[in-house]
Amino acid sequence: MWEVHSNALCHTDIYTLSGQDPEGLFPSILGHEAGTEVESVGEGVVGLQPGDKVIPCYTPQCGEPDCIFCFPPRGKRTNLCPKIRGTQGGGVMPDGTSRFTDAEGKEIKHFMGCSTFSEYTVVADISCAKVSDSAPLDVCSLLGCGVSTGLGAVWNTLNVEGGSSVAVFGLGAVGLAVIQGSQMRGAARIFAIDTNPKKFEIAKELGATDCVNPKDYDKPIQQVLVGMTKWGIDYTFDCTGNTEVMRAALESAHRGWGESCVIGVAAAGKEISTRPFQLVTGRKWTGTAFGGFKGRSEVPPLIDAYEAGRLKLDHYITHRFQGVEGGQWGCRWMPKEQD
Ligand code: AHE
Ligand code: ZN
Repeated sequence: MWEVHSNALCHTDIYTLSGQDPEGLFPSILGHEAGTEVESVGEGVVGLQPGDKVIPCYTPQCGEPDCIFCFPPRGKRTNLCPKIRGTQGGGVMPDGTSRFTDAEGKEIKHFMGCSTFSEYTVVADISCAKVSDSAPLDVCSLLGCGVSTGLGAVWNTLNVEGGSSVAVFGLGAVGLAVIQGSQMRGAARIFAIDTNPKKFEIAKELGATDCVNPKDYDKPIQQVLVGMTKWGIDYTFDCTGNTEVMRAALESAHRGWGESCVIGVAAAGKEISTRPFQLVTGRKWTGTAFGGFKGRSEVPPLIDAYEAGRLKLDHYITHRFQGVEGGQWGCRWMPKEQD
């Protein structure tokens, strides 16, 4: 059992709460970005003990030799370990049971294998990224989904190299992490695109070189961006979940080699489209889940980098809300005007 200290809020929690996701199961305890501390461990759990600090990850890593998704050589290509996918999607623990009930004893479902909007939760051992004893749990909460996803999309999925050009569509926490990750990789030009110009200030602070508001133009944003660069942009990222924006991101990519990564989660039933000519002329369209990070082995080094001063994360915490019993609810970045 894990004591939850800090939470951040992801749009996926809000979308699921809205009831629009047909896969949403209720009643459930939402939340999947948290800093937690182990209170007790179940039978057979090795490598974790009470007092350990843990980031619950919605992508598990079983690490078993017979798991082709975890184990080299092919396991190097992905973080999508399917070990507990069925039960996690069904809102239960790997043994098929829920560990939550309401006051009347009626079952409450788990969510994304995390259910962190709770004072205590139960998480599968293979979903637990154990971080250093000195890790600040509020900062840890940022790495359970959004910030890791943005950084990993740049570093793992598209592997942006120094000197390249990048376009980021949507400047929430994920988009800002894409900018930060690109700047850390030495990208020469970083386009930050959003219809809310209030987000441009922080984007520039993190390394954006060009801020573009599609509302300022009377032609599609992909035409604007291609016009600004002649042949398009080396690496583009959708951080909105809007399928029209996904198309614009793909069509902004460089002729011959541009790569576009879908990060945003689209509403249920939505589909993407483009002219096949966009692919025939060398653009690649891909996507990422949790930025390609393997939870147990690759998330703890992010906190190590933060503690060593090599990775800045404090700027993602702009608001704090006090929870019950002194628990902390950190909130990811949003413009002050949306208070
Ligand atoms: N069920 C939806 C897709 C949901 C989806 O894409 N989820 C993201 C995580 S949301 C993080 O906030 C994801 O990475 N999923 C990978 C996985 O293994 O579940 C649909 O459209 O079908
Ligand atoms: Zn999320």
